[in-house]
Amino acid sequence: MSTPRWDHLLLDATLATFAGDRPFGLIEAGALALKDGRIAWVGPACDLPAAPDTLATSIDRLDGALVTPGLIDCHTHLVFGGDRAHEFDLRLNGASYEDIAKAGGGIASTVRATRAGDEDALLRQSLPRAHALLHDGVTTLEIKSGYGLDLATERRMLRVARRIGETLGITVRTSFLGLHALAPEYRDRRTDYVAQVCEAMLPALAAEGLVDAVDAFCEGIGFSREETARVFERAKALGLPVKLHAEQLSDLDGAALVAQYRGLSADHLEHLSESGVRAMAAAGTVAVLLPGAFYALRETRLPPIDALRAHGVPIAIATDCNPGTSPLLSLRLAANVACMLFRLTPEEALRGITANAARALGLGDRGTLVVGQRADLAVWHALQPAELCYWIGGNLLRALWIGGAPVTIP
Ligand code: DI6
Ligand code: FE
Repeated sequence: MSTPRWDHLLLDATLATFAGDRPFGLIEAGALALKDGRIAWVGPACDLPAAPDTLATSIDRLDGALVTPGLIDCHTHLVFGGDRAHEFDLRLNGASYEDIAKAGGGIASTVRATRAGDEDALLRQSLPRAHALLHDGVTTLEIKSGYGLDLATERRMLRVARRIGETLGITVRTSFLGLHALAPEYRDRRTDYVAQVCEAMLPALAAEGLVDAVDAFCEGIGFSREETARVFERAKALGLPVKLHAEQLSDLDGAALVAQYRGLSADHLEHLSESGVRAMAAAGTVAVLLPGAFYALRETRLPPIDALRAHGVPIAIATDCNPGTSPLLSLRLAANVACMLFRLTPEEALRGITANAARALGLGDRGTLVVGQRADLAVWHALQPAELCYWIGGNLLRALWIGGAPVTIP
């Protein structure tokens, strides 16, 4: 008997490959082979080169179950201390966001709680959130700093992000978000804070290998275009890619700025202008839409979806998981909300949490089911792709493979 050439073969699968021209890149009655942690073969089972039993060491017959790439959440702030559920309660009892901020709540309270905990405490609090996303099929996750606003705490957040990746066996990409809010110690010294972020914090954390990309909150209540450009210049000098929270609450032309730096993504974008869309299209910058924040803030102004489509800007969807404006722990639910509130098609929403999310992280080795890609796969209690964003919540995950190995989901 000849030696099987593949480690594992999935048979009788409905494959949403997100490659090729067909909707969802769909292959029915499909087969997918894994070898050495990569996808070794993919196509209709009838095209397999020999009888399946002779081809692989082990075989799974899936009875038509849907298989997608492992999902990719390309924008989260899921490492933080404490929570803000009490503020949610206060708001629903009539307090305004401003009242809460004046009373020391809001982002400042998360900064205090994040500074208060050591690394283990922060990991203990944050890990369940990453675990919830994993349970929903997420195998690659971006995590930002930005609730420390001092070197020691920003470092701690990024180290916890790395430890989440190691603990769960998933890929974690880190973004340094020093320009998220003004650190309280710098209340009347904005310029000094921006200098501290650019000249001290970013170079130190980058030298420690803790930074995969650099982000900023470019907004009236955040940082100006000029301040953002300073941190982007520093990132460029360090050879790090940039991305931006842009046009969430107002139009500061941040998307055009990040496009000018050939940034990976511009995120939020409810107030994005036509010229911003054009700049993103020209630079290949991905539009990351965050329906969780739109929903939780009860926003009414939609991102310019038609213009993004018309100019061929790739659209990704993420949870924006954070304690203030998007306490969202399901990427599939984010895709559902994107369909319902942004009117994305299921195919757009699902490309947004796979192929285009990979692109938003600059990762060329995942997000599609194509030979040579990492074997990060999700198998679903579903028979067709649209189900993933049709069901509102629930647990549809049937099996998960990371780097070619099956993951036990407790
Ligand atoms: N945009 C937001 O909406 C959040 N951060 C950001 O950059 C707010 C984060 C928080 O309130 O904790
Ligand atoms: Fe965010």
